[in-house]
Amino acid sequence: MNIISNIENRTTEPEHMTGKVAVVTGVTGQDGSYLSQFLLELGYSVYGVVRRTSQPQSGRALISHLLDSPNFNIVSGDLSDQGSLENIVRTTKPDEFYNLGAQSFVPESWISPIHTADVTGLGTLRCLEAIRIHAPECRFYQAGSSEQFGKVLEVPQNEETPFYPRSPYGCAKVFAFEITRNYRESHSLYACTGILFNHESPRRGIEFVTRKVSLSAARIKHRVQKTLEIGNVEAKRDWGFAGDYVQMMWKMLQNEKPDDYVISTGETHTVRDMIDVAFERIGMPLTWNGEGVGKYAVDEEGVKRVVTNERFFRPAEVDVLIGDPKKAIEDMGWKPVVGFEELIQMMVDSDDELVDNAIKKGEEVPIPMF
Ligand code: NAP
Ligand code: F7E
Repeated sequence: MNIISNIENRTTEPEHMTGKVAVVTGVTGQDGSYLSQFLLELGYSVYGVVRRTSQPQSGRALISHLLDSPNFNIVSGDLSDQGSLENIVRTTKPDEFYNLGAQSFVPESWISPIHTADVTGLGTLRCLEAIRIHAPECRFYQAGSSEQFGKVLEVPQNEETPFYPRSPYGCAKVFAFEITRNYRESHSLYACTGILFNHESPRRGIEFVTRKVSLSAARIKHRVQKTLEIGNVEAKRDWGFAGDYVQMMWKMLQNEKPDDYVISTGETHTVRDMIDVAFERIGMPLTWNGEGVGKYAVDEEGVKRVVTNERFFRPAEVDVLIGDPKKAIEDMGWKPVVGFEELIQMMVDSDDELVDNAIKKGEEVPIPMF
């Protein structure tokens, strides 16, 4: 691994010998970590864009396993800063650019809508401008989202379904989608968007519902938590495995022509179904009672293990998402490997180990708070 904090002062040319060069924004997140690992295995040189934080170590755990690779490089940059992105593209001259960086937590987008629009929306335009000016042959992937469909106008959702975003995050992603298409059509850039439905893994941030549930189930099993507080358990999502989904990001950039694709499993489940799978996995089957914000679930001894709390409901909900991945299946042979139950069980097992290790070492056990 090379840390290139001032790429202006680098004396050697970018490493092209081993294969292609890729820039990945959002490298410290769930998808960035899986994608970079995948690209390194393919022989790419990867430049992961990392922004400056006051605690440089925190949040970097997901790329610690990549740091030994000589083809993995960290470059400083921020999606809110045009100059930093231009500098990276001008000096690395990438073959491919994956824009995975974003303010990606939907509830936060009502709290910080301007920041979300800036990073998640305008950030995409800044990447496109950097590529248009400094490396127009570079292929560009934009991390689109099923949140673009929001209050869905069609079931299931495909590439032709009109957008109806329900949050500032969804609105920012619609802008990012449209500007990516516009740069493809106006400037002939190879630029495309993957409209990815929810994808999860043990590397998922602990504020997202699947990880909040898997971590809480593990904490309850180890008796460091009694009850899980949750929001709308009737919301439905099309959940897949992040490790499968990142491969489709790469495939989209290997096509003859740039195009946009829905990537999803084609199955949908409620948050309640997902909680049931997680608690079954820790040997604590649940029974549900009540309605709306009064809904709760008890274990076999009648102890309340899940309660709903209004705090976790959203100002505008996306009630049901289910994607139609037909185009990706036909054009790119898309086939998700990990199914819904296996995914949730994998996450619970991973958190079980995490909590167990933390307790044994006397370390702090992570607490899901959002
Ligand atoms: P994530 O775990 O939340 O990671 C987000 C990444 O963006 C982190 O590396 C974060 O860096 C980085 N970032 C945030 N603000 C930035 C800024 N101003 N400049 C540069 N980088 C910044 O997200 P994910 O789940 O991997 O998702 C990857 C992408 O796919 C995101 O664009 C997300 O919106 C989109 N998406 C995700 C899903 C899903 O289900 N996971 C579905 C559809 C679309 P720090 O570590 O410094 O915070
Ligand atoms: O919520 C409900 C919540 O936060 C899923 C991001 O990666 O996927 C993600 O966005 C559902 C919602 O993901 C809680 O109301 C109930 O209906 O895990 P989430 P998200 O909002 O779908 C899309 C595709 C992205 O693009 C985003 O970047 O679960 N829910 N109770 C809850 N959600 C949370 N977080 N916490 C709860 O307590």
